Amino acid sequence: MNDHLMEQLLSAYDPAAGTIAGRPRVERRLSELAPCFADQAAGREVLRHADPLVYAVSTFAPADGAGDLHYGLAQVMPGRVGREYFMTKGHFHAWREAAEFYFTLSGEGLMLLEGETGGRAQAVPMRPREAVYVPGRTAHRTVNVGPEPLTFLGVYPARAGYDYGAIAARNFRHVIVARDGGPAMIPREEY
Ligand code: PAN
Ligand code: ZN
Repeated sequence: MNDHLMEQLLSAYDPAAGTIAGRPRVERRLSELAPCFADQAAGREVLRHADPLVYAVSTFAPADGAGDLHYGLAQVMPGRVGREYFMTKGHFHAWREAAEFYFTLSGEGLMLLEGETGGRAQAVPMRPREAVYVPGRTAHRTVNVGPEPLTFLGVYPARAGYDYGAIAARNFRHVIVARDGGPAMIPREEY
């Protein structure tokens, strides 16, 4: 094992802050994510007053070999645009076969999964101390449906990469909305 890797075997997570000590953290605000939401007018209305933080991701990428793993610690804030809950951009992995292991630390969420043709979709519950397996060739978007920050780890092959473009071009075909007090998955055109 090389010296660089030997120094990075332990990482310190702060699930309350959504950070990994000493690792880079990226923040995504509504102004950047507005095209993801179904209700564009509601998004513009929020942005007239503020540009809220929707989520942040800290990453840990100790090595880039074919067999290596990277981690992301993400935190999606509570909030909504119209009836749609705050969520991540979502992506396919650039290396389409790459699967991912998600582990929820706190909060209450749904993982929206869609295949490459967008036909079959699924909303998998995310609860503290439960894991969700994201198969390869599946677009994944994380939605905070609760009143607290939703914090989770994602563990993926170092070579998975990100393809945001393929899903941004058509967006997810389904949206997660507040209905009768709880979250529901509906086709986008029914929003
Ligand atoms: C996660 C995601 C994280 C943020 O680490 O990157 O939840 O979502 P977006 O990347 O869609 O903005 C992951 O799935 N990595 O592969
Ligand atoms: Zn991923």
